[in-house]
Amino acid sequence: MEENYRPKSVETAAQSYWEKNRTFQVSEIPDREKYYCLCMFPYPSGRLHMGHVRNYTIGDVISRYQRMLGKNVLQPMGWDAFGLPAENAAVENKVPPAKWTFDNIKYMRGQLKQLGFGYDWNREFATCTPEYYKWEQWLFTKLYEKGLAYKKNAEVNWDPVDKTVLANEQVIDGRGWRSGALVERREIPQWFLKITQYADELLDNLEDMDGWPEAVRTMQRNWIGRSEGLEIDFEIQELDSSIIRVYTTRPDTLFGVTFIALAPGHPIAKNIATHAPKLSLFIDNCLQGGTSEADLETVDKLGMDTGLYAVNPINGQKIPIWVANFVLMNYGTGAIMSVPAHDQRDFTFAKKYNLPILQVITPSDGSSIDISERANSLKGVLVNSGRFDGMTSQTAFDAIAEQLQITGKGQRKINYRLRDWGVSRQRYWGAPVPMIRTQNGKTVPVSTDKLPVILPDDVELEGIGSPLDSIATFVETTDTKGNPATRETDTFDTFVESSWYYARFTCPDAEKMLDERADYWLPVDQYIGGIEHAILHLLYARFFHKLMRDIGLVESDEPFTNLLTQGMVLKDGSKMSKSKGNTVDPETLIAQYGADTVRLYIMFTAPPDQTLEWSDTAVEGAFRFLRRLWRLVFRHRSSPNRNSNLNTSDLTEEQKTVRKAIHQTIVKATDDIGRRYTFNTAISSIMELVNVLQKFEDMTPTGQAIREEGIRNTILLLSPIVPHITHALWESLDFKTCLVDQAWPIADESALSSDQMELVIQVNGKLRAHITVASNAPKKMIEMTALNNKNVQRFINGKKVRKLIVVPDKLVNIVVDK
Ligand code: ANZ
Repeated sequence: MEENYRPKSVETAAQSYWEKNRTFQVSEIPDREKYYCLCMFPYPSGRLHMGHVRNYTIGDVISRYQRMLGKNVLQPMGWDAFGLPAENAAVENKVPPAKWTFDNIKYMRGQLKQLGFGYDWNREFATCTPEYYKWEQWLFTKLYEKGLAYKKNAEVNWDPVDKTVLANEQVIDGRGWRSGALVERREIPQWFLKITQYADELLDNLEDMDGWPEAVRTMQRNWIGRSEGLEIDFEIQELDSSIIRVYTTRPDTLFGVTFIALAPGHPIAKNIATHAPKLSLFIDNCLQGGTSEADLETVDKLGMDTGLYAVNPINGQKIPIWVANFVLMNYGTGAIMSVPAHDQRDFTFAKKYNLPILQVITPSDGSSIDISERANSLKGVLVNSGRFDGMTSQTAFDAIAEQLQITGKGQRKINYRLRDWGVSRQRYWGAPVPMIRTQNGKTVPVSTDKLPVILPDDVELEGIGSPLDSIATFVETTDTKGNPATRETDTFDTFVESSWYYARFTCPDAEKMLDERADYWLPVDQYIGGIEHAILHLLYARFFHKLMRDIGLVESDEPFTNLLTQGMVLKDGSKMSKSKGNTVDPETLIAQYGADTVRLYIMFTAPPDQTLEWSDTAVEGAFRFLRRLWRLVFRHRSSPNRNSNLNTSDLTEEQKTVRKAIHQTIVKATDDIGRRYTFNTAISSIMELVNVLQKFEDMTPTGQAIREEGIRNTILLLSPIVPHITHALWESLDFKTCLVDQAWPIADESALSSDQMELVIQVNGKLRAHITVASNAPKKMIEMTALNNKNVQRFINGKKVRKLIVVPDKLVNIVVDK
């Protein structure tokens, strides 16, 4: 052992030991408890950033801890390798996306290895390889056959200069992010997956998912957005037999409707516009700009009167029909009944365009409300509502629903905010949608034996349109009968790949999508990643899990039992990002201090779910601690009596205090790491223990043995966090065994209190053993110690324990079946 701590050589040695011994390669062991720990896999952008390092360190600490508990731990790693940045880089640097991606993977794999994460590298894959995406193409064709994948027209953001479809985040202030051109909305045919068919199950299962943060479950509930309401038909007075169907969750406010509002894309609005040039212009204007709901929430509320009137089916009243930009075409029916008194958006609109505001709900406690400044959306009791006056909102909901049902003007309807998932992208760098168009214009799936549909990878990207359209060898194909056909040139949204990679890691070489190994490892016991994936990625993965279940590939209903969303890494109060120029490069830090310092610093600075504010001095502090630990072990190694038997019956006060500190630290670190996930407090108690051991200068044989006990436990407790230095220190103490195969330490309860008591143990009234426990040991502890005693076990002999009586300070009587 060297006298000084040199992270570089220590880390290289530990890493090559793990690699040589295939320490982290795992296979299915049916009777061993499994533990699958997964961190969200990275996009191979080029370099790891601190967010990655934090995510993966947390996952590695949990994995290594679980391994020490004796579990069969799977921790895989791979690459979410399709996506837009590769295309952009290709245009800018004239490198094919595939080359750019694989170069980045190579570099980042090296970075991950430097950090010493215990991955089973045998399972690594990149999602951009045909071996992987073949199976999602296969699944897609199955879903198509089941009617769960379909094509329909949908609006996209169209950049007229780059001639490309833009994702919502690529539209900045209504303009294409690269071209700066005003974005248009276009309707084009696109592929969808019917996630709405699973809406109820996706919602209901959230109830039982108590291993997920409540905040994430709430976000998912809101996103699915189940609502119960009524569809109500309003006749258009001037146009015989035409009706406008609206969706409302508040039929109790039906008497307060003062206008109808149509979405600009609503067929009736478009129809009226054919004879009304001003309206037509207005609609065109509305259809520019982003399509997302967030865009619509923030735009100014604009509208135009159509000049036509609708008839309120409950009281025959005539109300004007408007077109309004805040009504979404793709929610409900694309038309609403507006109740300005009780809905804020309607209120703002009514004020702006001077439309009437009529109160029809009053608080049930008899108080009054003021609707001069803003709407009041609370439920209450009906007023100004004819024969429904005096009913509560709830009663009126049912009564009005019933009346409209009888007259055929309305019916109950459950709506979801959740839309079917549009998986088509008009892009190059993605998995090809496995569909073809036959000569006679039919769209059919590529047959299974022709899969995968391989993405050509030797293309030049110009940045205009998708190159796939112009690659004849890709587009031209044949159908099953050998007739000419053309290929779909859309590729999948990259969320498709990330929706099932967790499952593929269980059997990365399977000759089908998943094999029986999936059910050994799944569900993932601990999933860790950023909160930014709370909705889409996690919802899509849950959906895919159910799809795979229903096709017979997995048995479980949900993919991730426990979810941890790690906090952001901040510097100077804001998120580390390239654009802000406040990043800290992990590689520089590793070069300066070693991976263990980085890992320790990250885990010590904040609990995993909270933000971590970067501090260079604290990094330095972490390094100094490791150096101190090294020195402590170095000095102790040559003690001649360190491995002598420790007789705890005759200790000095100081020796008792030190032992107490050792075992208290074990108890605390176990609870902090295993249950609370507050690694920072675990580390600070271990640091305190190291202080105690440093100050303990007792050189008697017993003193040396106690120091040995303390150091050994310190190494074990720190090993998931700083695996390299602990590997070296363990080795330096001449252990024949390797640290990664050690069990997590268990505290010696008798050391926890300096005062001890001796108890007599009886089994069925006969004295069978003596035990020593801390005098303040809780009853549960005494019972456990008694039951675990070897001699006692012999007399229990596997029989059922009927009764356990603890007489404080005296005895424990165990009664078992005769
Ligand atoms: C009348 C009313 C009165 C409404 C009232 C609310 C309060 P959730 O819960 O999200 O389903 N709405 C319906 N379709 C819409 C669309 N395409 N674009 C914009 N808004 C739409 O919300 C349903 C409510 O959102 C509906 O109930 C409707 O307004 C509005 F005091 O109808 B309500």
